[in-house]
Amino acid sequence: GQIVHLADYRPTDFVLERVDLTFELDPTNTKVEARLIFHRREGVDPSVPLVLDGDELTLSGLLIDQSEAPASRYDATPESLTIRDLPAETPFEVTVTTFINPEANSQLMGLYRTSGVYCTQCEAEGFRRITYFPDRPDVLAPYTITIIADKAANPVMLSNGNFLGGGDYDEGRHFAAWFDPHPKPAYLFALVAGDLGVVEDTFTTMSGRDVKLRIYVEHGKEPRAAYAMDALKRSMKWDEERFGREYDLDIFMIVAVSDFNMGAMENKGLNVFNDKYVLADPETATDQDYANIEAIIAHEYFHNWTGNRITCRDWFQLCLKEGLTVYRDHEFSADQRSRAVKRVAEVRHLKSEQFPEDAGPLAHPVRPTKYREINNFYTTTVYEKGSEVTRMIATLLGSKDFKAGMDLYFERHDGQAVTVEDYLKCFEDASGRDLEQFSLWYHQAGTPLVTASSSYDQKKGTFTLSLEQMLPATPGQSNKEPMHIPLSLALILDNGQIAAPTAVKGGEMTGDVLHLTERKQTFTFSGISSRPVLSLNRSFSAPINLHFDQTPADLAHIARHDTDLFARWQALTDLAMPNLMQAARDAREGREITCDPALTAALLEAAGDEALEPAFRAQVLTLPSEADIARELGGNNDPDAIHAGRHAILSAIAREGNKTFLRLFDEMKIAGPYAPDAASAGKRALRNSALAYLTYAEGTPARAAQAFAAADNMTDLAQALTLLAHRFPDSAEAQGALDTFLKRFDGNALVIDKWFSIQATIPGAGALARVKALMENPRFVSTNPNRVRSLIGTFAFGNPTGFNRPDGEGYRFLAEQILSIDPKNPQLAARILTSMRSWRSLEPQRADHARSALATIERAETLSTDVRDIVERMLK
Ligand code: HT7
Ligand code: ZN
Repeated sequence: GQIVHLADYRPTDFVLERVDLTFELDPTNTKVEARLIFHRREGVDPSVPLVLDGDELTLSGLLIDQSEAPASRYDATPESLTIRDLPAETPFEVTVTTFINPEANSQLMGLYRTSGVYCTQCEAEGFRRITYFPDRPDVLAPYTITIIADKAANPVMLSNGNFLGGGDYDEGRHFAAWFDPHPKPAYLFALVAGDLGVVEDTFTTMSGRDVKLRIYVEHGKEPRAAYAMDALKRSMKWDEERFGREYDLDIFMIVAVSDFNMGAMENKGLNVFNDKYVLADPETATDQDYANIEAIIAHEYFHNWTGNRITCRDWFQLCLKEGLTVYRDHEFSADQRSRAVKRVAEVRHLKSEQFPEDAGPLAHPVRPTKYREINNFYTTTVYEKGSEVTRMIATLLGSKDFKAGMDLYFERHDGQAVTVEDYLKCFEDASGRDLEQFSLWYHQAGTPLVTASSSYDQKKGTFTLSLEQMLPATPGQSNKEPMHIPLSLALILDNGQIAAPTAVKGGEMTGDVLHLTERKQTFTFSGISSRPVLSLNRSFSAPINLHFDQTPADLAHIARHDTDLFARWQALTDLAMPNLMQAARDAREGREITCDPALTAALLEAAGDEALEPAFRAQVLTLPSEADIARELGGNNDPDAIHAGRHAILSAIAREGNKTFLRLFDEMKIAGPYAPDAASAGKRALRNSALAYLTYAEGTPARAAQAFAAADNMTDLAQALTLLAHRFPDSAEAQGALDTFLKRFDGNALVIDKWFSIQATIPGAGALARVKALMENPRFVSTNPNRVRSLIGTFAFGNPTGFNRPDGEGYRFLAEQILSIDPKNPQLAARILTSMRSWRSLEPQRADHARSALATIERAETLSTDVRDIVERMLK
């Protein structure tokens, strides 16, 4: 676990020209022969050795230019292979042979087996678990792959690139050869072999080439891959239309596997997916599942250009591919669905995941400068804040210059491994705008706090806006420079019209975007005929916290009139938040809880507004979560009080809005068969939201039980089950529904995961005992990441009252689980452990329990680098 520093980056001494790999697959003893052709980089001294990376490897053969290397010329350890006295004449060839055990690979990094299928995961540093190799993203080469395996057990044998040919081999084995002409780093290598079913289609690219599309799934699951295939074709088309990007091989393949550490992996021409993000049908997948599949299929496909054709020079540049690709998949979903609803969902996610990371012990810049374990930097900061940074570039430059910058990036850097600086330079060159100050978004961690105050001068017809920005200290960064913050704004007049100022003084404004660049800055808008209501940070143009004291009347005005739908949602949230915070305080002090009638009125007005799409109205009715309220409260938090306060507010709204909810529950009913399109999903969301409020008001499980019985799709069924289990956990109705659900879907692991998650998130102190009991259920498989995440992960991340029991039992349970998962799968253990990242904002008693649970982990004798890195940063 050495710390790696960005400042230490050096290019390699040797250039890799070609890679030839031969795999003789065997479940426990796979032979890997790697022929690597290198030449020495100009100016490098011939005495400099070649050092290759390894991870738990043993060398079983080494040839240099086809002759066996004497032991004096190399040193091999599990972590590296150092070769000396290399031929002075370059290029030269190194042939490395290793034997590996895929069956015993429980980390799911490198070559492993999942349900009898061979599969690889090489990002970030998994390739070095297959063979000794210069395993870094700036080493790019074309690959030829030969796979040899038992024919009966492995009729399908896949790798990157185009299929070269295959045929029978010896002893019931066969072989297949693949060639990927596009130079790539090892992290994009993939191999899959096994007995799989396939769904096939074709896509004709914009230049008229036919590309074969194949999705491989377990036999019998082929029909459940239809939606993924449809999403893939839409992604390919969209990337051509929106970004001018065409696919570049004869075939594009996706393989769905059931044991996978993350969502999916963008290996060149051969994406490997967690089957959760491929398989869907109306009976087993929710609307959210469909939306996730669409987004992740798109994300991995988009990596073909942003990540694969243009890759990262080193892992510090991870946001270069991840932030940009998230931005691209967000834009895709916005175009396929409703832009405003998508933006609301993105911002909700950003605030609930990234903001706490940025405000806690794990905060780091979008482009970090050091890491101890790269696997721990696949974070929401790199991904989601990284995406927001690209979104801000688009906002600052405007769509024409942004497009010119992207085009320049694709043209200038195709085939290269580049840096964030290279990326920014393309936008500077294309637009003529200096992005020096803007680049601080990559380097300074923490969420900026912008404080706003305003005044209106009737006589002069001027509106004055004073802004102040403050960036909180984060680990390793105490002094921060002011950032370039793009703030979209509107001045909304009494009549609901948006004012068009005759002049703006005090700084730059382009279109409706104000450029805040100084620590304190005052802007004056002239030609404003009456006192306007300011709508600020519309569309969430900058990922900031905003403090702006606005009256409920002003917020209601924005909620009614802004032309930016996101801002209307934001205003309603800003109206709700103080109520929820006060309710939490009142609950804690045992005071009576009241809900401002202005809030209820505004929410019900929007919920009942037929001019608004149902999906948006459903978002309005989804109040900030308990975690959102905790974040706003800031510290000394009592999750039980937050839960009780929120519950009281929801109940008040439910009582007040009874008529509206009854009407919506009726009107939003969809006749006819299920379709996963966004409009239908929106109606279901609004109807289910109404159902939740009705259940709150009625206080009995009857209506939810009816909905459960009547549901003809998984969205409605899971929603009804959640209501029953969460609101009436001890009722016969809830128990009956849980049993029915289990019986109906037994054998479908992805649906049983929902059954685990719903029970893991039942509020209250009883949750822990339930989770422990469920872990004894034979359907819970402790080595499968989806099972572990759906039960243990969901409990820790998604059950504030259950996990944060005042007696600390939740934390001690988590510590035990981390220590038991870690030896098998450190990546999974480290990720689940991050659920405790906000422990310092708990009230002292809980915080003490949390600290000692973390200390127990820290004291453990053997810890992976992954878990050690997280636990030490959390305790620092
Ligand atoms: N680029 C991938 C990130 C990744 C990953 C995926 C699966 C298993 C382990 C992994 N480590 C890193 C996924 C993506 O962002 O598209
Ligand atoms: Zn990605």
